[in-house]
Amino acid sequence: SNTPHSSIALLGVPVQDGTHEKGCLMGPDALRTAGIVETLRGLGFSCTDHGDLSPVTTGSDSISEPKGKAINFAKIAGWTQSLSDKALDMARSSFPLFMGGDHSLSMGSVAGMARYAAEQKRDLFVLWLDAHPDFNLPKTSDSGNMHGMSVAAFCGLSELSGVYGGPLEHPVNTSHVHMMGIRSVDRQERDLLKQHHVCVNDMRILDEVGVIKPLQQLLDAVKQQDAMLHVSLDVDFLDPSIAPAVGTTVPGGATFREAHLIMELLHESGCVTSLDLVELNPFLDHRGKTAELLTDLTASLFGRKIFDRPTRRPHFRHGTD
Ligand code: Z70
Ligand code: MN
Ligand code: MN
Ligand code: MN
Repeated sequence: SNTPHSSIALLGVPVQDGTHEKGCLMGPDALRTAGIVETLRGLGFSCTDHGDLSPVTTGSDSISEPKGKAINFAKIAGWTQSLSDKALDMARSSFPLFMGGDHSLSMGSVAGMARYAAEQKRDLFVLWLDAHPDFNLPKTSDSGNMHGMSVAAFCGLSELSGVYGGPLEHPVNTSHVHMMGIRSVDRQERDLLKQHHVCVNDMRILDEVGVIKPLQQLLDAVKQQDAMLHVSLDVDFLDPSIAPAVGTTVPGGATFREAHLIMELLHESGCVTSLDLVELNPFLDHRGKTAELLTDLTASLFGRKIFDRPTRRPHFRHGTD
């Protein structure tokens, strides 16, 4: 197998305080219901489900709230600090797979993986598959939703260091963050991305050159530096027609075939060392199809080939929805 680990550790992170839309807390159980554990075992991996994470309660006096808008800041800090520790622990023995939960969970999962990478004296790259860059700060965010600030947080921007209880010891280098599928960017967020040299492959680029070339650039850089690679997959990276179960659908997303191709190329690279599946809102799904798609994409990331894919039950044939 091309995966560095033969054992996968799954963790549910039922956080939804990072978004205004309720329902993401059901994400981990929808993925379990879609058979994610059995699917990975079927591919020959040993798989441990660590259940759902609980946030630590951070005393509000120990949290320095930033100026601007950041809804549920103290709660997100509790999830983030709990998850960063758990991610580091899981990474020492397995490939960690984080099941969200809204995208604020990446503040903890990526920070934990960055700590692990530092232990290994390796660098960490992040592949951010999303309609949004999630690079807002409390002072630039219109919504105040913290799932729109994750990348800025784990890159160590000081306005968000309060979620870690202080300055981040192992921030991710902004030029090591590669984004794909971007098609909804806030005005001031755009300026921040430029200022910090984040590598943004927007939808225009995918339309023109496809997914292979930008992905290969990232994988070449990862291999050249013998770095680690965290993949963060937001459901809204995908087109809403194939993945309706997300609060923030944006038209013109990645197709079924593009998404599977990316996962297959990632598998072949052998570079991926951790994964987030986030923003799945089962309350908005149609007969489990988004949860099943995420499960199938995960299977492709772990080496399942097209000819090995199971035939899924047809969801729309009988006109029941
Ligand atoms: C917007 C904001 C966002 C995910 C929506 C949207 C952010 N830029 N992120 N859905 N995953 O509110 O900051
Ligand atoms: Mn939102
Ligand atoms: Mn996101
Ligand atoms: Mn998004």
